[in-house]
Amino acid sequence: TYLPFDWDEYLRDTKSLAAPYECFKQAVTLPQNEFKIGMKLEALDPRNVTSTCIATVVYIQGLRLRLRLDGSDNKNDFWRLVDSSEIHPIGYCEKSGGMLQPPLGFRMNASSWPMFLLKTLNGAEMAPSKIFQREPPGPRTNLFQIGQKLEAVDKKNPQLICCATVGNLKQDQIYVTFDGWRGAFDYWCRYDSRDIFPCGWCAKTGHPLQPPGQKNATGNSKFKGRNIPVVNTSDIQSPEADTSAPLPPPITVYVYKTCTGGPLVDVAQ
Ligand code: MLY
Repeated sequence: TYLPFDWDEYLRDTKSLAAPYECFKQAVTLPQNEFKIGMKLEALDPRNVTSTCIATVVYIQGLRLRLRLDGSDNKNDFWRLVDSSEIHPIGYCEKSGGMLQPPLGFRMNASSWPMFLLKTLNGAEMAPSKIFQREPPGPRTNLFQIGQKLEAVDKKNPQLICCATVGNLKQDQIYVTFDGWRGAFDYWCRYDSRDIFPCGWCAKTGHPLQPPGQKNATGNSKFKGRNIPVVNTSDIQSPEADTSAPLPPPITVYVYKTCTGGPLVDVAQ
């Protein structure tokens, strides 16, 4: 459990507005997440979207599934919403005349794919088709405005959904900027991207929300604390210290940012 981020307070403090629900391609009535870890399904290979592969649910967070392609490594996991159009029950591909493909970077020889497929599906728990949800329709045009707040997936750390602001607009695209980060994570995406959510979506769906970062601590906002001080014990002189005794090896102590530390902690470090 975690304390949900207080959007009302943050919007007040930053004198900003949340992008309205109608801007997003997200369900108005929230679906259920009835997927379970270990269930198998069909998913488009994110690195090669013309291929449909077998994927296993390896983690669940709110309405999102962390997926791993069978036969792939654990370094290329990706996340999909339960109402994503890119996931289907097993059998869907074949029914629509397609063939299941090995993932990009298949661990084995390509010739072992048919046997691998047979083995990976044998006795597997397949996600039942009734738990897949239809993708929501979404808006017909880009309704966003510059400055509006939202919740957005950090594409470099896709397990994270973070406080963000619409930084710019260009036809069907919006520029997502992450509050309190210096721009390295910002990106352009379509207005109907499934990676952006209205303020409050994380709290409603039971997904953690990353609060604003502290990388441009200008004002005194409590959301932008000072950097965490680091203490080097070799710099601490206690009154009774035997200065002839050898010093212990230095260690680093991390102090929580709201802790003032007391007289022995040099915050400047
Ligand atoms: N370990 C990473 C995490 C950065 C996350 C940034 N998001 C929240 C915009 C880092 O500190 O670089």
